[in-house]
Amino acid sequence: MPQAIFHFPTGFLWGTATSSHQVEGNNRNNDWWAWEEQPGRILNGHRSGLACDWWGGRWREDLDRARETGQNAHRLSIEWSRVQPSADRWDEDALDHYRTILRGMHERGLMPIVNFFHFSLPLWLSEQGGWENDDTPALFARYVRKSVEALREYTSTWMTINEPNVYAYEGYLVGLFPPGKQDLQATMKVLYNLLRGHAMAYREIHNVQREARVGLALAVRPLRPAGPLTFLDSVAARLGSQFFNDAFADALIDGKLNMVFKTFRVPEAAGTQDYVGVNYYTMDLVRFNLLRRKDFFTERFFPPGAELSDTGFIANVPEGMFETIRWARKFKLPILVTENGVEDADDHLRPRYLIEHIHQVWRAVNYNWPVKGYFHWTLVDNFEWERGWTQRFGLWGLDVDTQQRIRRRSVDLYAAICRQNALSSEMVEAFVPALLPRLFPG
Ligand code: IFM
Repeated sequence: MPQAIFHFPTGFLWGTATSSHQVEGNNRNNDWWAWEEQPGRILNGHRSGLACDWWGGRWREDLDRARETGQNAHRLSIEWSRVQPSADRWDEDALDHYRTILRGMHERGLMPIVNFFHFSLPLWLSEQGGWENDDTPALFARYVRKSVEALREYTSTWMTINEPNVYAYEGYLVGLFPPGKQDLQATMKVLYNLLRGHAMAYREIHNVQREARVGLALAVRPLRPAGPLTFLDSVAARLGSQFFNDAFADALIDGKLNMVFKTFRVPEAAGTQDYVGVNYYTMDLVRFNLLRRKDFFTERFFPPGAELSDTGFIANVPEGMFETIRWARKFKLPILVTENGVEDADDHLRPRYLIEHIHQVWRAVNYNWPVKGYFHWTLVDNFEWERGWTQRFGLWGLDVDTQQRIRRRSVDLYAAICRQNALSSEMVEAFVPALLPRLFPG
């Protein structure tokens, strides 16, 4: 009998999240495949290759794993370049393949959430300017409509776009994603078109399926002033947050995309969310620094003393999860944590990270904030974009050469949480006893 239990509400969704290019393999007809072929683009020259071989059928065994370990939902994306391999052709077989996967989810008791755009563009579309092209939002809405018509039998929960802010900044400001630009104007243009695309897709989905629940996954990275009483640090944190976290999100409320340097009016975007999806991994402190002109006079760093992930990509700052959920309340909509996780090949940090972050979700639930589910990133190690296979986010590990799955200890911890719909002192004692006195004092 556990000493104490933190319960979650009945019907809470527990799952994992994946994306097409990162798990399917052989996605040769998109801009990421082409990008991976260019020398120097991906760390260590890694390639997505077979990825987790989901297109080859291994989705079955991985979703068996999800079911067997107590999950009741799964978030995946469909690959635009498969559904519409060229501008004038739909691939009905690809849609059939997705139907089979979605049916497979139902057979396993996993509620599907289907996302339409997760960083990868069909080659034909990237060749005509991708999201910089003003025609792309309408093309996106067509592709979404076609897919919803084909898949509507299997879900009514959809997601238009994953992390529009990350996509625009990495591809157009920092240059680490295709097309590798470093151009502020292009970044703003892309965000503007993503917003238009989202709004058009939102309406198309509802036209096809009235009962649909449509949202997107917003990457939220809380920024705190390094010196809370330092005026310039506070301004820098505020502006940084406006640019990264709030601009796109607030436009979903009021139709104004306020990018600090410029405001775009997109009135049709107002009110185009039925739930809000937030992806939280970590947070930063921000310091004003006159020498950092290229970085808009700011310097960002992790809170000193925070535990870091294998490659230093993520600092374990669980309070940021609570802050993120608090931030999401402004939409006055149901909230889903659509991604959260840590890269940790030998699983020394993940159990602690999982417990501490899920504890923060529980705290939010206990303020009666409307959090409806949690999706861990991710089920099995997958291809981590410009970081290739150097980062291992899976509950299960993957041997990329043999496609063997390796069960990490966190599988059992997450399974216990999902099965009991709760976090208990017994679980904490079994997996990270050092956390007991803090989480379960007395
Ligand atoms: O792998 C990515 C995912 O595609 C988007 N959110 C962050 C994850 C971890 O880097």
